[in-house]
Amino acid sequence: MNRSDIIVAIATPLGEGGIGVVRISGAGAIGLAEQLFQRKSQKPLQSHRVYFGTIIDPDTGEALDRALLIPFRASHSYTGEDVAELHCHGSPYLLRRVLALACRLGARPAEPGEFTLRAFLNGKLDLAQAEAVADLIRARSDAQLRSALALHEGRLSKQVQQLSDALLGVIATVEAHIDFSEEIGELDPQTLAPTIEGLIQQLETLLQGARAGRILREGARVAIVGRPNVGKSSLLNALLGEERAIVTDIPGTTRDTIEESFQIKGVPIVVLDTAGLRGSADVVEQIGIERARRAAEQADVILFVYDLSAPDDEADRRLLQSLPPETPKVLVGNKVDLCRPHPQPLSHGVGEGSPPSPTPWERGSGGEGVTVYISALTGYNLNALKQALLHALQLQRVGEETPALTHQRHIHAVQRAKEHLIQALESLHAGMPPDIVAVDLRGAWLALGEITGASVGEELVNRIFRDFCIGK
Ligand SMILES: Nc1nc2c(ncn2[C@@H]2O[C@H](COP(=O)(O)OP(=O)(O)OP(=O)(O)O)[C@@H](O)[C@H]2O)c(=O)[nH]1
Ligand SMILES: [Mg+2]
Repeated sequence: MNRSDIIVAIATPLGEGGIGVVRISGAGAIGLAEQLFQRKSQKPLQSHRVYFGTIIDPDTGEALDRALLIPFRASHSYTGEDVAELHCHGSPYLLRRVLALACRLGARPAEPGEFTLRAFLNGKLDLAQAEAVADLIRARSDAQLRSALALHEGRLSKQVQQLSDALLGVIATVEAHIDFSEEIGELDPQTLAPTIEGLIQQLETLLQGARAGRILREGARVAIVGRPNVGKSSLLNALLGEERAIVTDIPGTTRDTIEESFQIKGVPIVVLDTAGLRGSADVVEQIGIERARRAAEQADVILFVYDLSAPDDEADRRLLQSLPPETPKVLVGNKVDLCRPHPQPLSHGVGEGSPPSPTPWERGSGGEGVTVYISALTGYNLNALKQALLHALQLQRVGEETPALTHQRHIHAVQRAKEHLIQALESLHAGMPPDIVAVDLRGAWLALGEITGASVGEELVNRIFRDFCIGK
């Protein structure tokens, strides 16, 4: 596709409206617009001024509309090229006629996102900012609007640029050791490692903010998991404050995963009640168990429920070990109302009281998560559980500020950059030759460059802009 063509598109949605805008961009765009726009004065057009006149078919002299023309001269325009905007009345038929006129005078219809693509190619925006344009147009909530605007203002781009620059400094040092090792000696891990560690830390902070941002936008996914009949559905109902899930004393009551939303102190939570996990011959129950496992894998936090009144330490321990190790967990000892004596405070538990002795597997589970003893039936200690759940989400370090990382594409790039830096650090400590270290440092730099577009292939760029609408 020729990028020096004059392009034209209807920039407003197709449908009747107060006004409709036809946008023309490219060298000669303003001259082209003047051919189909008649105005009283013959003074030359000035950039960023609004002119009133009549749109005419230059071949026949036929008047089509009374309209406004706004010229933007390169490079002070959206695309960085000459741009003319014709603000007509919002008639789809009329706008299509104006579009056809512009094409007859030498413009061609723009592809989706081509105006913004040109802005990117002309250095008016980087890739992340261009993506923010699409976000802004698609935003459906205040939170989305805020993060789109922050991205568009270049908040992420600036951070990425700083990281890339710092990284470039490290790369230069390492490469000097490849080329001039005789003169400057061996690569010293002691001097380089702290810089790389600092960069890894900054990337990690970005990723944490992204996670918190997603949770605040979409809700934290919390899976209630445990053996059959331990009171998972009862807990769901207690958290929601309504009888949502069926509760019976028959093990295997819940077959399908149930998903509901509520809030704890303004944090949106999507809670999933799942089928009790056990070996079952029942086909439907097996599918339910499969879904329960998937819910556990995708969860931000797992509430692992077990029954204090009918303990099966071995089975609970095995089940707990089979859950994703990385996911934070809250161990929920349920049916505390059936335990005597009660309540009795225990140091390692959270909440008002705890039963006499923790189960052996729980005692040994140290890092696996905090334990809360509750009664889903009476509601005892439910607030302590909610508190523990919020704590497990680790949102404390994130303020009200909109996170910089919101796009999946950007998150993946930061993750890859981080992995490369960790690898580079390992190679450095292992005393690998500088060219090996340099490979991963460059990998990290390229990954970061994909965010702003400093290092992207044409194909990725085209893919990103294909998702745009026509006229943007
Ligand atoms: N006493 C007492 N009974 C409870 C408590 N929580 C649940 N139960 C009872 O335990 C039985 C099982 O509860 P459910 O909530 O259906 O258990 P579940 O884990 O969802 O069971 P499945 O769906 O079969 O896996 C029911 O009879 C509940 O009334 C509790 O805190 N105290
Ligand atoms: Mg159930």
